[in-house]
Amino acid sequence: MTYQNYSLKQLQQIDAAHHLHPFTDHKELRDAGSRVITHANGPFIYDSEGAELLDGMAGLWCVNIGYGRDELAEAAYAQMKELPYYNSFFKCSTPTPVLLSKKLAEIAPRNVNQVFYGSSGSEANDTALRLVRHYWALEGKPEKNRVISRKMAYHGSTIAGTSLGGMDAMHKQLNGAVPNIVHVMMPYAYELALPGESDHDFGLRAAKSVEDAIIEAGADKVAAFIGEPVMGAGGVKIPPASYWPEVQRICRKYDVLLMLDEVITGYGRTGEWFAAQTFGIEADTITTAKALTSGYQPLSALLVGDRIASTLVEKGGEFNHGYTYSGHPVACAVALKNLEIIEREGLVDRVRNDTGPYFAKALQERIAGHDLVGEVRSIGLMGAIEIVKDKATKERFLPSGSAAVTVRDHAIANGMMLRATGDTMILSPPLIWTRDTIDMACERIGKALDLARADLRKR
Ligand code: PXG
Repeated sequence: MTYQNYSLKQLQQIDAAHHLHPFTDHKELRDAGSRVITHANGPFIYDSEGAELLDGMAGLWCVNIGYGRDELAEAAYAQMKELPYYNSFFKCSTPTPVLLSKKLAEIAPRNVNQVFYGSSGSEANDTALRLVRHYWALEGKPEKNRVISRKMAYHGSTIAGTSLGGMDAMHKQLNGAVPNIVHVMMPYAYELALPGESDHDFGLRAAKSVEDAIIEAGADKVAAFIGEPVMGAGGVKIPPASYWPEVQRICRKYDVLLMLDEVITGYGRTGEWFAAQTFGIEADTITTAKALTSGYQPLSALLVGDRIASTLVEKGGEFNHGYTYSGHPVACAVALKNLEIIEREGLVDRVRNDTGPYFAKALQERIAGHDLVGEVRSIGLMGAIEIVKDKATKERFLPSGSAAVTVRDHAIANGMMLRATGDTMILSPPLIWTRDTIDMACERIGKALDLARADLRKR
């Protein structure tokens, strides 16, 4: 590639002239110019001006084994030379998706043994929605087609993903969502728990909203409930321990399928291969993508539970759904190598036993006390920092979301890539972070908070 022949200014001008970005105000982008990331290594990313940033977001919740892994490049190269592409339609297969499916069945919860591939989490959720509705139709209940989701959920950006998701701003631009999807409250105790309500009771109350929605529609009309085990893009909202077992109990009681969206939580993020295992629940579909390849190739895997799979096989006939790149041989080769590395380096155990608990303690001891911080929370290597004007009343700075952006900008200027969503700072670093990396992150975040406080108090 010859981008080195271009100055930053030129790249920014061409970017503005020709490249429409995801979730971006293009006028703002033109005025500010994009930050151009040119290379990366281990836990660090580098921009075109040579600035080194500790990547607190693992790219976008995906680069779990960190950057600069030659083994993944070599796996892709070898596969491209041998067989860059062949489809898996028309009773054909290629070896790498076959072997990857076997591996995924091994690491997935016990009731999950089949995999359907796509290239993104959004595609996988589209597949999941089709599959659960198709399942009920095959079972002779086509009217059991409603899906219950949650406000602030993020399930991708296709029409199905947006419809399943609960982001108001996205729905506003949709002008016609997929019908029969309803959204109930999210399990976000920091803002939604009643005064004096324990976490446990709040978790049960949030789960009860699922039951209420089932009763309102009638159980014979409800196909499934979908949720991210920990809401990611919505602000790392970690439900109380009481929530998921109760949601599972409710789903079973009314014979409603349980769909977990583990696009962010899958592949070690919470200290188990899947958050279903962390929360001790079983699901009928588990959507995964992102860290399946650590982001080195676009690939999603919808993990399908035995209940749906056996109906599909026994009663289904042809399932009229699939993508050109379903089971892409190169992406699957990279995924296999990625999972091998995660296993070889013991990254999942390390998150569960060492870095996860250390990360939680570091956030509590070094960040939570700051007077801009209303709450810190984390699970595995996934964390959130709530930015507030007043710790006691939880009052936020106005305009909404602006304070977190101020913190983020100072963090970036101090070598720390963080994401701000609403008034929440988010961390979802590569699983290769060590205690030292966590220390470095806390120091940089602490500094950013101090600088932001000075700015915000001036306003
Ligand atoms: N489900 C979940 C839970 C996700 O987090 C998707 C589905 C869609 O995946 P694809 O591969 O189609 O993007 C996601 C994606 C953010 C952000 O701002 C989060 C995602 C994507 C883009 C931005 O935090 N998550």
